[in-house]
Amino acid sequence: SRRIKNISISKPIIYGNVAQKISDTNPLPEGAPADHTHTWKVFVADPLGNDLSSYIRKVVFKLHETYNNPTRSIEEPPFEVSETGWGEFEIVIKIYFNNDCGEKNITFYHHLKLHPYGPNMEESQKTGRVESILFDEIVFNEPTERMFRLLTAK
Ligand code: SLL
Repeated sequence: SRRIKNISISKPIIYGNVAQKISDTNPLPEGAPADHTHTWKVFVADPLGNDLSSYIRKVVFKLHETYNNPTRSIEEPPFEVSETGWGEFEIVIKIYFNNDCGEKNITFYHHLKLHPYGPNMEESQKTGRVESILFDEIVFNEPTERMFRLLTAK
């Protein structure tokens, strides 16, 4: 499909993780190794809750190789992976756009955060909840006509 000159469209996106320490109110899920200290979820989402699948085909999360099947391919929303663990590591997040739209995939790197430090540390130590979420914008320069339709679909 042809490209539309002199147009660029940007889409807001958030990605990151939330984690919760194992406790009486957040017990270790059945089957999880006994040395795991946290439940966590890594995700890619629209900050306003809109459906990303209008232009995103799949999101691949590459976990640490200590995990079974570390490459998790999520082909429909919600684009997220829930797991348990004990350690922090870098998660590679690859976003694939819809087929035939002329866009290459893009990669984000997210440091999985489990342990409280920084501005919300005290609150976080009380609740056992930690989050690390980033806002970004994906810019599509001179999108194809097809991609333009997907990006502007309501
Ligand atoms: C490191 N930061 O670089 C550490 C790695 C690995 C985390 C942390 C559990 C995996 C499992 C888990 O939390 N791995 O037991 O399945 O060496």
